[in-house]
Amino acid sequence: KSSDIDSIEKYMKDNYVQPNVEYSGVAKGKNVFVIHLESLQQFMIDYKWQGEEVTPNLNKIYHEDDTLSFDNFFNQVGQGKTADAELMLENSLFGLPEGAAMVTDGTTNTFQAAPAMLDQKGYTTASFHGDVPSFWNRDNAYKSWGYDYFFSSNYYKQKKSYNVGYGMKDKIFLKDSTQYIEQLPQPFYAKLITVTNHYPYTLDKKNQSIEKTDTGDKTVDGYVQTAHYLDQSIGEFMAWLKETGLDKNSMVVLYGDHYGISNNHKKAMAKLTGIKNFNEFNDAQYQRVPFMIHMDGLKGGINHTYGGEIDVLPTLMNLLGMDDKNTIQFGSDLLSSEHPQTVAFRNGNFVTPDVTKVGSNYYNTKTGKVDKKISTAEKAKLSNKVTTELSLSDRVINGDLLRFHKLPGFTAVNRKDFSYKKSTT
Ligand code: GP9
Ligand code: MN
Repeated sequence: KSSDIDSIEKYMKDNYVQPNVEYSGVAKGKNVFVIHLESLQQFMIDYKWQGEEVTPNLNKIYHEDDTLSFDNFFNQVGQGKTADAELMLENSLFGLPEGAAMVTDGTTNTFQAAPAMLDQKGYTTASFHGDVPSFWNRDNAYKSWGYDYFFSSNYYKQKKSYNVGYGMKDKIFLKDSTQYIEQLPQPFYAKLITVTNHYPYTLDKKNQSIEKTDTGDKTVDGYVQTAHYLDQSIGEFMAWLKETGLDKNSMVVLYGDHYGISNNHKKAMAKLTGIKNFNEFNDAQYQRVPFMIHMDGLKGGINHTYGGEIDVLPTLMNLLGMDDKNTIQFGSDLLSSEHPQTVAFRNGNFVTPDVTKVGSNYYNTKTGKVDKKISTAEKAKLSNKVTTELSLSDRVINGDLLRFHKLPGFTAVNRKDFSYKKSTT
């Protein structure tokens, strides 16, 4: 019922974080590219294999003066993996404890998502992905989120050799996307979802340009190879942006959606990272994924704030000069000095600059040792904050509560306004 939203609205008010005014509106009116780096973990940044950088193009962006880079940014996905990342990034709502909200609720729920909000500010919005439109129920969820366009596999020329592992090869996908990007009325918001760096990390011979690693773990050793290929595809795309001049009036956001190497491969991770007894604490630390915001003239640098995918939307809204005061969003501006640095994982574990909780163990984040000094009260306080946020977010989704929330200046999305069928003219 409509009063169910009241306690959520109150929680938002009580926990509102004032964004960093220094960055308010610095990207106002710019085109926005959100580039989804499939399964890319932060430790690949600046990583070298056999003396060679695995991700030289991303490293370059990472270290540029006009890139805001984050080195304590975590993925927070659950079973929904990519779908949870998409949900968090564009709604600042957590994925559900089980399943993927894009699938279970994407067709029917009311959302107040980034594409719809931007659309109502005069943006054209489009998502690009080389897979079938129904995967993760994107073709329905994107309507609920207000995407004007969804360019999925049938918009791309298909050839058998264009596919590898999980779908369309990133270089071909990004290159073929440019013909559509060129036609988007500006300003636009374009999300590009790569996929080649997806388990099981297979790549055709002619695209292999770095050796596999030698941990002996077959599911791990191809990872640097596909990561290297993904990186090259980003390099090519950035070069295209420069050629067209689009780099001058666009903000480019890059993020890794979730881990590539799961906690079933601790021995291999020990070899790749040089950490002897790679354990559950290390595994939590290696949930860091890249997050970078690149724009001409942006005051950048490597920011050490702890945060995660839930915080992306409030951060971007501030940069774009959009007021987030009355939104139902569980994250907050990463650039704000008041940003709370407790990063929740979907299972209730969490990381802060001081404490890392895994199961019933509380570790010192700096030393990796079980923290014996932390009081029971402190443990309960941190843990409660995390579970409260997760469960409130679940209530919003399970109860479809955004249909009761009035967001000033925002008109509810009508799914019927959208169709992603390719016209045959
Ligand atoms: C498929 C792709 C992969 O379309 O986005 O999703 P994932 O398996 O990473 O959740
Ligand atoms: Mn994914």
